Amino acid sequence: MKFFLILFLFLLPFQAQAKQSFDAWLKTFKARAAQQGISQSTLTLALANISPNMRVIELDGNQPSAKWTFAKYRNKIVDPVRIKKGREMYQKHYKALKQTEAKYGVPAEIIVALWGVESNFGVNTGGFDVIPALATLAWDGRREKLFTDELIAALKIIDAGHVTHNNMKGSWAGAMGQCQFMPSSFMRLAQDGNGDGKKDIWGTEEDVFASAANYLSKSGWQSGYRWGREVVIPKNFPKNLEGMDVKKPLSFWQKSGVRLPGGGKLPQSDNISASLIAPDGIGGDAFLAYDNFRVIMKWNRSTYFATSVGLIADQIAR
Ligand SMILES: [Ca+2]
Repeated sequence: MKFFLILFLFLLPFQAQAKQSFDAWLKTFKARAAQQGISQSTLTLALANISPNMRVIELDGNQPSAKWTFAKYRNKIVDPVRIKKGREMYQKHYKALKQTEAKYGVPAEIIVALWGVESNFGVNTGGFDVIPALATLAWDGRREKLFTDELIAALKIIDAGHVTHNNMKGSWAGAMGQCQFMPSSFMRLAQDGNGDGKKDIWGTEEDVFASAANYLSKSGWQSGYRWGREVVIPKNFPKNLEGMDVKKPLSFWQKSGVRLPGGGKLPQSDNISASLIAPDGIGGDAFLAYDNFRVIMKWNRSTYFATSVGLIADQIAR
Protein backbone atom coordinates (compact mmCIF):
# COMPACT_ATOMS: atom_id res chain seq x y z
CA MET A 1 0.00 0.00 0.00
CA LYS A 2 2.67 2.37 1.10
CA PHE A 3 4.75 1.33 -1.89
CA PHE A 4 1.96 2.27 -4.27
CA LEU A 5 1.48 5.59 -2.56
CA ILE A 6 5.16 6.38 -2.94
CA LEU A 7 5.08 5.18 -6.51
CA PHE A 8 2.07 7.37 -7.16
CA LEU A 9 3.73 10.44 -5.67
CA PHE A 10 6.87 9.62 -7.55
CA LEU A 11 5.03 9.38 -10.89
CA LEU A 12 2.90 12.44 -10.42
CA PRO A 13 5.39 15.09 -11.49
CA PHE A 14 6.41 12.97 -14.46
CA GLN A 15 2.86 12.69 -15.65
CA ALA A 16 2.43 16.41 -15.29
CA GLN A 17 5.55 16.94 -17.36
CA ALA A 18 4.78 14.25 -19.92
CA LYS A 19 2.38 16.47 -21.77
CA GLN A 20 3.14 20.15 -22.03
CA SER A 21 0.32 22.59 -22.40
CA PHE A 22 -0.28 23.47 -26.05
CA ASP A 23 0.77 27.07 -25.43
CA ALA A 24 4.05 26.01 -23.84
CA TRP A 25 4.71 23.64 -26.72
CA LEU A 26 3.88 26.38 -29.23
CA LYS A 27 6.31 28.80 -27.63
CA THR A 28 9.15 26.28 -27.89
CA PHE A 29 8.15 25.41 -31.42
CA LYS A 30 8.11 29.05 -32.54
CA ALA A 31 11.68 29.53 -31.33
CA ARG A 32 12.75 26.43 -33.19
CA ALA A 33 10.94 27.46 -36.39
CA ALA A 34 12.59 30.90 -36.25
CA GLN A 35 15.98 29.19 -35.96
CA GLN A 36 15.15 27.24 -39.11
CA GLY A 37 14.66 30.46 -41.01
CA ILE A 38 10.88 30.94 -40.97
CA SER A 39 10.15 34.67 -41.03
CA GLN A 40 8.64 36.40 -38.01
CA SER A 41 5.73 37.67 -40.08
CA THR A 42 4.77 34.13 -41.17
CA LEU A 43 5.14 32.82 -37.61
CA THR A 44 2.99 35.64 -36.27
CA LEU A 45 0.29 35.31 -38.93
CA ALA A 46 0.09 31.56 -39.29
CA LEU A 47 0.44 30.64 -35.62
CA ALA A 48 -1.65 33.44 -34.11
CA ASN A 49 -4.54 32.26 -31.92
CA ILE A 50 -4.24 28.62 -32.91
CA SER A 51 -5.42 25.95 -30.52
CA PRO A 52 -5.44 22.15 -30.64
CA ASN A 53 -8.09 20.72 -32.92
CA MET A 54 -9.74 17.92 -30.94
CA ARG A 55 -11.37 16.53 -34.06
CA VAL A 56 -7.86 15.88 -35.43
CA ILE A 57 -6.90 13.95 -32.28
CA GLU A 58 -10.13 12.00 -32.48
CA LEU A 59 -9.56 11.08 -36.13
CA ASP A 60 -5.91 10.18 -35.44
CA GLY A 61 -7.04 7.74 -32.76
CA ASN A 62 -9.80 6.30 -34.92
CA GLN A 63 -8.06 4.88 -37.93
CA PRO A 64 -10.09 2.10 -39.49
CA SER A 65 -9.22 -1.26 -38.02
CA ALA A 66 -11.50 -3.50 -40.04
CA LYS A 67 -9.80 -4.11 -43.37
CA TRP A 68 -12.01 -3.82 -46.40
CA THR A 69 -11.90 -6.50 -49.06
CA PHE A 70 -10.52 -5.32 -52.38
CA ALA A 71 -13.88 -6.10 -54.00
CA LYS A 72 -15.62 -3.65 -51.67
CA TYR A 73 -12.91 -0.99 -52.13
CA ARG A 74 -12.97 -1.38 -55.92
CA ASN A 75 -16.73 -1.03 -55.93
CA LYS A 76 -16.54 2.22 -54.00
CA ILE A 77 -13.54 3.83 -55.72
CA VAL A 78 -13.70 2.60 -59.32
CA ASP A 79 -17.28 3.75 -59.73
CA PRO A 80 -19.09 4.85 -62.89
CA VAL A 81 -19.73 8.39 -61.59
CA ARG A 82 -16.02 8.98 -60.94
CA ILE A 83 -15.08 7.53 -64.34
CA LYS A 84 -17.66 9.68 -66.15
CA LYS A 85 -16.41 12.79 -64.39
CA GLY A 86 -12.84 11.73 -65.13
CA ARG A 87 -13.62 11.62 -68.85
CA GLU A 88 -15.19 15.07 -68.68
CA MET A 89 -12.16 16.46 -66.84
CA TYR A 90 -9.84 14.79 -69.33
CA GLN A 91 -11.62 16.64 -72.16
CA LYS A 92 -11.93 19.91 -70.27
CA HIS A 93 -8.22 20.08 -69.40
CA TYR A 94 -6.98 18.23 -72.46
CA LYS A 95 -4.40 20.79 -73.53
CA ALA A 96 -2.81 21.24 -70.09
CA LEU A 97 -2.85 17.50 -69.46
CA LYS A 98 -1.17 16.68 -72.77
CA GLN A 99 1.48 19.33 -72.16
CA THR A 100 2.12 17.79 -68.74
CA GLU A 101 2.28 14.32 -70.27
CA ALA A 102 4.82 15.50 -72.87
CA LYS A 103 7.00 17.17 -70.23
CA TYR A 104 7.01 14.44 -67.56
CA GLY A 105 6.26 11.27 -69.53
CA VAL A 106 3.30 10.31 -67.37
CA PRO A 107 0.03 9.58 -69.22
CA ALA A 108 -2.73 12.17 -68.86
CA GLU A 109 -5.25 9.51 -67.79
CA ILE A 110 -3.03 8.43 -64.88
CA ILE A 111 -2.83 12.05 -63.69
CA VAL A 112 -6.61 12.45 -63.96
CA ALA A 113 -7.22 9.15 -62.14
CA LEU A 114 -4.95 10.17 -59.24
CA TRP A 115 -6.67 13.55 -59.10
CA GLY A 116 -10.06 11.82 -59.01
CA VAL A 117 -9.13 9.40 -56.24
CA GLU A 118 -7.28 11.95 -54.10
CA SER A 119 -9.78 14.81 -54.14
CA ASN A 120 -12.67 13.94 -56.48
CA PHE A 121 -11.06 16.20 -59.10
CA GLY A 122 -10.38 19.03 -56.69
CA VAL A 123 -13.84 19.08 -55.13
CA ASN A 124 -12.76 17.59 -51.81
CA THR A 125 -9.34 18.79 -50.72
CA GLY A 126 -10.15 18.30 -47.02
CA GLY A 127 -11.72 20.99 -44.91
CA PHE A 128 -8.97 21.30 -42.33
CA ASP A 129 -6.65 24.25 -41.82
CA VAL A 130 -3.30 22.50 -42.26
CA ILE A 131 -1.25 24.57 -39.78
CA PRO A 132 -3.44 23.97 -36.69
CA ALA A 133 -3.97 20.32 -37.72
CA LEU A 134 -0.21 19.66 -37.97
CA ALA A 135 0.45 21.65 -34.78
CA THR A 136 -2.12 19.50 -32.96
CA LEU A 137 -0.46 16.28 -34.16
CA ALA A 138 3.05 17.55 -33.36
CA TRP A 139 1.99 18.61 -29.86
CA ASP A 140 -0.06 15.47 -29.22
CA GLY A 141 3.22 13.61 -29.43
CA ARG A 142 2.38 10.21 -30.88
CA ARG A 143 4.53 11.02 -33.94
CA GLU A 144 6.05 14.25 -32.76
CA LYS A 145 9.14 14.32 -35.00
CA LEU A 146 7.24 13.49 -38.18
CA PHE A 147 4.59 16.15 -37.65
CA THR A 148 6.99 18.78 -36.34
CA ASP A 149 9.01 18.40 -39.55
CA GLU A 150 5.82 18.60 -41.62
CA LEU A 151 4.74 21.73 -39.77
CA ILE A 152 8.10 23.39 -40.43
CA ALA A 153 7.79 22.47 -44.12
CA ALA A 154 4.24 23.88 -44.22
CA LEU A 155 5.45 27.18 -42.77
CA LYS A 156 8.25 27.31 -45.33
CA ILE A 157 5.65 26.94 -48.10
CA ILE A 158 3.68 29.88 -46.70
CA ASP A 159 6.91 31.84 -46.28
CA ALA A 160 7.75 31.28 -49.95
CA GLY A 161 4.40 32.78 -50.95
CA HIS A 162 2.86 29.75 -52.65
CA VAL A 163 -0.31 29.98 -50.54
CA THR A 164 -1.65 31.99 -47.59
CA HIS A 165 -2.17 30.25 -44.27
CA ASN A 166 -5.92 30.78 -44.63
CA ASN A 167 -5.99 28.98 -47.97
CA MET A 168 -3.71 26.14 -46.90
CA LYS A 169 -6.44 23.49 -46.63
CA GLY A 170 -5.98 19.77 -46.39
CA SER A 171 -6.88 16.55 -44.65
CA TRP A 172 -6.82 16.17 -40.87
CA ALA A 173 -3.34 14.61 -41.23
CA GLY A 174 -1.97 17.45 -43.36
CA ALA A 175 -2.29 16.11 -46.92
CA MET A 176 -2.76 19.30 -48.90
CA GLY A 177 -4.67 20.53 -51.88
CA GLN A 178 -6.03 18.77 -54.95
CA CYS A 179 -3.23 16.18 -55.11
CA GLN A 180 -3.02 15.73 -51.32
CA PHE A 181 0.72 16.27 -50.92
CA MET A 182 2.19 16.30 -47.45
CA PRO A 183 4.24 19.50 -46.94
CA SER A 184 7.53 17.55 -47.19
CA SER A 185 6.44 16.07 -50.54
CA PHE A 186 5.42 19.53 -51.69
CA MET A 187 8.90 20.83 -50.84
CA ARG A 188 10.56 18.07 -52.88
CA LEU A 189 8.18 17.65 -55.78
CA ALA A 190 5.56 20.38 -56.29
CA GLN A 191 5.76 22.24 -59.61
CA ASP A 192 4.64 25.55 -61.04
CA GLY A 193 2.74 24.24 -64.06
CA ASN A 194 1.36 27.53 -65.37
CA GLY A 195 4.55 29.52 -64.82
CA ASP A 196 3.12 32.27 -62.59
CA GLY A 197 5.85 31.77 -59.98
CA LYS A 198 3.62 29.98 -57.47
CA LYS A 199 3.18 26.28 -56.83
CA ASP A 200 -0.53 26.37 -56.15
CA ILE A 201 -1.84 22.82 -55.70
CA TRP A 202 -5.02 24.20 -54.12
CA GLY A 203 -6.43 26.34 -56.90
CA THR A 204 -4.41 25.98 -60.13
CA GLU A 205 -5.06 22.81 -62.13
CA GLU A 206 -1.86 23.13 -64.21
CA ASP A 207 0.14 23.13 -60.97
CA VAL A 208 -1.78 20.11 -59.66
CA PHE A 209 -1.15 18.14 -62.88
CA ALA A 210 2.54 19.07 -63.08
CA SER A 211 3.09 18.28 -59.39
CA ALA A 212 1.40 14.87 -59.61
CA ALA A 213 3.26 14.00 -62.83
CA ASN A 214 6.58 15.14 -61.36
CA TYR A 215 5.97 12.96 -58.29
CA LEU A 216 5.54 9.87 -60.47
CA SER A 217 8.33 10.83 -62.85
CA LYS A 218 10.81 11.30 -59.99
CA SER A 219 9.59 8.02 -58.49
CA GLY A 220 10.70 6.21 -61.66
CA TRP A 221 7.68 6.15 -64.01
CA GLN A 222 8.64 4.44 -67.27
CA SER A 223 7.17 6.33 -70.17
CA GLY A 224 5.46 4.14 -72.76
CA TYR A 225 4.61 1.32 -70.36
CA ARG A 226 1.35 0.39 -68.69
CA TRP A 227 0.67 0.28 -64.93
CA GLY A 228 -0.41 -3.33 -65.29
CA ARG A 229 -3.59 -5.05 -66.36
CA GLU A 230 -6.46 -7.15 -65.12
CA VAL A 231 -6.10 -10.86 -65.89
CA VAL A 232 -7.73 -14.20 -65.23
CA ILE A 233 -5.90 -17.10 -63.59
CA PRO A 234 -6.62 -20.85 -63.32
CA LYS A 235 -8.57 -22.04 -60.27
CA ASN A 236 -5.61 -24.12 -59.08
CA PHE A 237 -3.09 -21.28 -59.51
CA PRO A 238 -0.22 -21.79 -57.01
CA LYS A 239 -0.53 -19.45 -54.05
CA ASN A 240 3.23 -18.98 -53.75
CA LEU A 241 3.36 -17.19 -57.13
CA GLU A 242 1.00 -14.48 -55.90
CA GLY A 243 2.27 -11.21 -54.45
CA MET A 244 4.57 -8.27 -55.16
CA ASP A 245 7.68 -10.23 -54.09
CA VAL A 246 7.49 -12.56 -57.10
CA LYS A 247 8.49 -10.85 -60.34
CA LYS A 248 8.57 -12.81 -63.62
CA PRO A 249 8.53 -12.11 -67.37
CA LEU A 250 5.16 -12.12 -69.15
CA SER A 251 6.16 -15.38 -70.91
CA PHE A 252 6.36 -17.08 -67.51
CA TRP A 253 2.86 -15.90 -66.61
CA GLN A 254 1.58 -17.03 -70.00
CA LYS A 255 2.97 -20.54 -69.32
CA SER A 256 1.39 -20.47 -65.87
CA GLY A 257 -2.05 -20.08 -67.41
CA VAL A 258 -2.52 -16.34 -66.87
CA ARG A 259 -4.73 -14.83 -69.60
CA LEU A 260 -6.39 -11.58 -70.59
CA PRO A 261 -9.91 -11.21 -69.16
CA GLY A 262 -11.51 -12.46 -72.41
CA GLY A 263 -9.23 -15.53 -72.42
CA GLY A 264 -6.71 -14.13 -74.93
CA LYS A 265 -2.97 -14.59 -74.68
CA LEU A 266 -0.78 -12.11 -72.83
CA PRO A 267 1.27 -9.73 -74.98
CA GLN A 268 4.49 -11.34 -76.15
CA SER A 269 6.81 -8.37 -75.48
CA ASP A 270 9.34 -10.07 -73.35
CA ASN A 271 11.41 -7.57 -71.58
CA ILE A 272 8.36 -6.83 -69.44
CA SER A 273 8.33 -8.40 -65.99
CA ALA A 274 5.38 -8.28 -63.65
CA SER A 275 4.01 -9.53 -60.38
CA LEU A 276 0.71 -11.35 -60.16
CA ILE A 277 -1.51 -9.99 -57.43
CA ALA A 278 -4.88 -11.22 -56.19
CA PRO A 279 -5.74 -8.85 -53.31
CA ASP A 280 -8.67 -10.98 -52.09
CA GLY A 281 -6.81 -14.26 -52.68
CA ILE A 282 -6.82 -16.79 -55.53
CA GLY A 283 -10.34 -16.84 -56.93
CA GLY A 284 -10.83 -13.07 -56.48
CA ASP A 285 -9.86 -10.35 -58.95
CA ALA A 286 -6.32 -10.79 -60.32
CA PHE A 287 -3.87 -8.36 -61.90
CA LEU A 288 -0.43 -8.28 -63.44
CA ALA A 289 1.44 -5.39 -61.80
CA TYR A 290 4.20 -3.92 -64.01
CA ASP A 291 7.05 -1.71 -62.81
CA ASN A 292 4.87 1.41 -63.04
CA PHE A 293 2.52 -0.18 -60.51
CA ARG A 294 5.40 -0.03 -58.01
CA VAL A 295 5.80 3.65 -58.90
CA ILE A 296 2.14 4.34 -58.04
CA MET A 297 2.78 2.51 -54.75
CA LYS A 298 5.42 5.12 -53.92
CA TRP A 299 2.56 7.62 -53.90
CA ASN A 300 0.46 5.37 -51.70
CA ARG A 301 1.71 2.01 -50.45
CA SER A 302 -1.64 0.29 -50.87
CA THR A 303 -2.09 -2.26 -53.68
CA TYR A 304 -5.82 -1.44 -53.52
CA PHE A 305 -5.04 2.20 -54.27
CA ALA A 306 -2.57 1.51 -57.09
CA THR A 307 -4.88 -1.01 -58.77
CA SER A 308 -7.87 1.32 -58.58
CA VAL A 309 -5.92 4.26 -60.03
CA GLY A 310 -4.82 2.02 -62.92
CA LEU A 311 -8.33 0.72 -63.58
CA ILE A 312 -9.82 4.23 -63.55
CA ALA A 313 -7.10 5.50 -65.88
CA ASP A 314 -7.83 2.67 -68.34
CA GLN A 315 -11.52 3.56 -68.34
CA ILE A 316 -10.80 7.26 -68.86
CA ALA A 317 -8.48 6.58 -71.80
CA ARG A 318 -10.83 4.12 -73.45
CA1 LIG B 1 1.52 28.26 -60.70
